[in-house]
Amino acid sequence: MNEPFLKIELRGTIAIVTLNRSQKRNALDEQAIAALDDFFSTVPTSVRAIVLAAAGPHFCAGLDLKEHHDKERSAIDFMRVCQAWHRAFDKIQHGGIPVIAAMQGAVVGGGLELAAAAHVRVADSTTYFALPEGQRGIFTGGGATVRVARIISANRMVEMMLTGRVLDAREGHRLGLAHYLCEQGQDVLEQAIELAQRIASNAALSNYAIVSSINRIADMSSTDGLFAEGLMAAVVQTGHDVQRRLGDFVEKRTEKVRV
Ligand code: 1HE
Repeated sequence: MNEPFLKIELRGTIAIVTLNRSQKRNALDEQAIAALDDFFSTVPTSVRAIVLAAAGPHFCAGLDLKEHHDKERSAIDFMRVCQAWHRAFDKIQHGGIPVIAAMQGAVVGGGLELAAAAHVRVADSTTYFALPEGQRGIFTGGGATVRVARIISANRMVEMMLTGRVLDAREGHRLGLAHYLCEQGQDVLEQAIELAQRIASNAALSNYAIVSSINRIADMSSTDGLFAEGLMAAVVQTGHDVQRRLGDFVEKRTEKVRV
């Protein structure tokens, strides 16, 4: 029997979810997308942050090109595949739990679409980014036109796809594809776990609001956005630990915000 595509480890309030098909560079076939959808639909309630990592030297080589080649999918078949990717990646982005991607090596095609659904992205120095769909005769179908274009701009994404440009870790970091770039010798997974722990110590309702409302509000008119923000703020401040957290500041029991 094949090993499951996702390896899941619970460490206190953190879940570490590892893409586990390194022999195929974590290429995403239909089963892999179903496994991601399944995990992100049923995250245990104790989990406050999720680290999305990948086994082997590469984060993810994108769409499983062999499966796509062998299946000779019709337009409708592939539309359905893309919709399955959209559903799964939407659950990552809008599931209400912060997701931190730990990236190394190739983050390409659908691999970049997957990483772009995470809220915080950490890269090591081997990481590189590309959208080689044009070279394969296909197009992005896992959300890049929405998520990657918003990170690097539609203008840059067009150029990147037309020329097949590969962005190294430093350039990807400069453009926002990675929020953090590990120093040489620093472990990307350890850094992602550290960030996950820091994030998990925020109020859970605040984190819920951050990851589920900001991207949605960006799609709204200003009037609707301000209304949604007010509603969200009103709900968040009813959290059970809000008084304690505010009291900690008022009574000078907590650290100040300093650089
Ligand atoms: C794969 C895939 C894959 C590797 N589908 N099997 N994505 C791409 O165009 C990227 C294609 N992959 C590569 O450019 C390279 O494989 C890598 C740079 C990622 C890694 O290179 P390397 O030298 O470490 O490994 P390798 O020898 O190329 O690959 C190891 C095995 O993984 C090999 O299989 P094997 O049976 O010969 O051992 C490869 O065939 C296999 N493999 N990548 C299937 N992608 C919803 S639309 C999304 C559209 C896209 O994602 S387009 C981008 C597709």
